[in-house]
Amino acid sequence: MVMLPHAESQTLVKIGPTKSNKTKFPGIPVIDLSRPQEAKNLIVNACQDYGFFKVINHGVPPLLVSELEHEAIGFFNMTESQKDQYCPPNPLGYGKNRIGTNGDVGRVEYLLLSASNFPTNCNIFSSLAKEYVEEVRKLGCNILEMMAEGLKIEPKSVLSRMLSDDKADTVLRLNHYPPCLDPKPEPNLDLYPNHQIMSHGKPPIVFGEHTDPQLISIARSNAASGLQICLADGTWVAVPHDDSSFFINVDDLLQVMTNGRFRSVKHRVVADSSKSRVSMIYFGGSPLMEKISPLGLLMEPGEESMYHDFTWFEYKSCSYKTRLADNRLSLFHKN
Ligand code: GA4
Repeated sequence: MVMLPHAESQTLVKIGPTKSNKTKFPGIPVIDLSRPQEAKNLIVNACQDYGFFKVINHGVPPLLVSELEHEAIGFFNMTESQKDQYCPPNPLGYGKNRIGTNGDVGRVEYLLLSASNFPTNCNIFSSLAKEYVEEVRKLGCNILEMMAEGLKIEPKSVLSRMLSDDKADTVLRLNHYPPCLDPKPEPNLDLYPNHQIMSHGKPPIVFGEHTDPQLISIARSNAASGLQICLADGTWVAVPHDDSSFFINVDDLLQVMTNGRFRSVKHRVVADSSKSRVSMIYFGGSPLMEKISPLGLLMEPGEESMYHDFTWFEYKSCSYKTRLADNRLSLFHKN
């Protein structure tokens, strides 16, 4: 049963031992998009330091967000046999407990939809999801334009043009994580063979650590906790939930296009002990045939690309053959 959110405290929890040689984490950067002059530099700093930030005053209509969330909850509340009528995720469709096709598991059910091809047997999603994707795509373009301005590269559409292109490869993911009423790890190790998932005394990991292969991911969730990001020193920090904001991830392609200046952020989801988590994530990929390489204008004299050139199609095809936690960028790293 998908439950509706309750209010929860906004405290930031640092996970794992605090060692004195580790830098103090000041909290998730919050960027106010209604102040573009400040925002562009803050976005660049956040992408370099964490590959992750939160945006407020983002311009996506709250009603559209809550309507799509409502439809998502309605979908996940259907019976198992109704949901099983949707095609299994190959790679798009309805999936449960298995992530990708290479043996990864999670305690999650989800719908993966392509923006250019919403399922016709599900008319609730056909118009609402399209509208949502269009609004979030605009937000993504706005952020990528501010990013280009912050990086002082021209034209300012140098990154955003990939999301606004008609052939942009966009995926919308709707996730439902049931609450974990017993915060102690479950004894059933079959579903969670990776011992990391079942480490004692900690809430179980319900979607394992990974980076997103695309350019940028834009996530929104209800008021349930669970998302964690990994800092450069390897510390995991919990991201306090905020259902009125969007959370932005730097993805693999953006790390390549900035020749490693921006970090593709490793993230994961742990179970919330009290309520269902429903998240809606827009994954912004470029057109499939786009050649991905570092932006020339960002390179210092004599600087060489850290990566072999590839198209998004090549990178995506390779990514779908990997396991969730694999370092996909290392496959294209020179040396
Ligand atoms: C991670 C980002 C998106 O959720 C996703 C995921 C995809 C899937 O769930 O099918 C992948 C994962 C993601 C990267 C490696 C492969 C493919 C699962 C997996 C093990 C939809 C995507 O584009 O890549």
